[in-house]
Amino acid sequence: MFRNAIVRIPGTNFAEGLTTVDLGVPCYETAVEQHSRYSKALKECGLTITILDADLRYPDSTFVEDTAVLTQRGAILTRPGVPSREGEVAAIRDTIGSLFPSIMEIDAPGTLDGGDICEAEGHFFLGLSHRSNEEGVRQLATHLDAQGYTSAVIDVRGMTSILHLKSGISYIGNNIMVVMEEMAGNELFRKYDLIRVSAKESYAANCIRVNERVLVAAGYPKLIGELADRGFHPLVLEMSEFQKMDGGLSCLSLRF
Ligand code: CIR
Repeated sequence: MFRNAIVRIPGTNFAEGLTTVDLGVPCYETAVEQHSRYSKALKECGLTITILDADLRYPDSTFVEDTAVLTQRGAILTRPGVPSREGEVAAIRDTIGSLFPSIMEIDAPGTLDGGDICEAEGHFFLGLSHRSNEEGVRQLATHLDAQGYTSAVIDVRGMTSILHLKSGISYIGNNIMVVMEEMAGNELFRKYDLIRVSAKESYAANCIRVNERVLVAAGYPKLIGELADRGFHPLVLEMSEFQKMDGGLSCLSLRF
């Protein structure tokens, strides 16, 4: 059960952020509209939202998920794996500090993006990626252990189609893991009931359970249908402009 979320409005220079996909230049106005609809959806799910102003120093800063790992037992600030995003953590520190009594951190030479971390009811999957290095993942595992959680590492460095672990998997509760076909054979997922996402719909594998709803990207009828069939009440959101910048639904908020 989540009660709160933090989001940051995209800046006018949003299109200057990083991307590996070739889907065209995002439209700022449409991105702001989609972002506002996203915040509204979180409110509809019962969350209180802290909306941060756009920060033009960091074109990717609307993807707040990468700056922290928030658990029920505390906040861990990350250390993003690309230099252009490092300052985003200092920019959000006071906000997180005002909401959590104590804060832990990932220190150099560790790097970690929040998009690599997937929580499944007290167990955390930690993605080793081109953003999150072994030292960052090791430090996070230690912090989570200190909070009483367990974790397991998944190496996604060989997977060229995803940026972060959570680009390919989402835990949506009831022991159900949504997982892109390419990762579905991973032994660590054996105990879960898997919803497999075909290569054609793989962008939609990044969906988020928020209380009674599952937020899912528009344009992926098979997954949306399967979620509905399983009684999840999908809340469908247009994400086109964020997809152009390698961002998915989870990246746009920190939920706690
Ligand atoms: C980046 O490359 O860092 C951003 N353009 C996209 C970050 C997406 N974040 C996420 O999946 N958690």
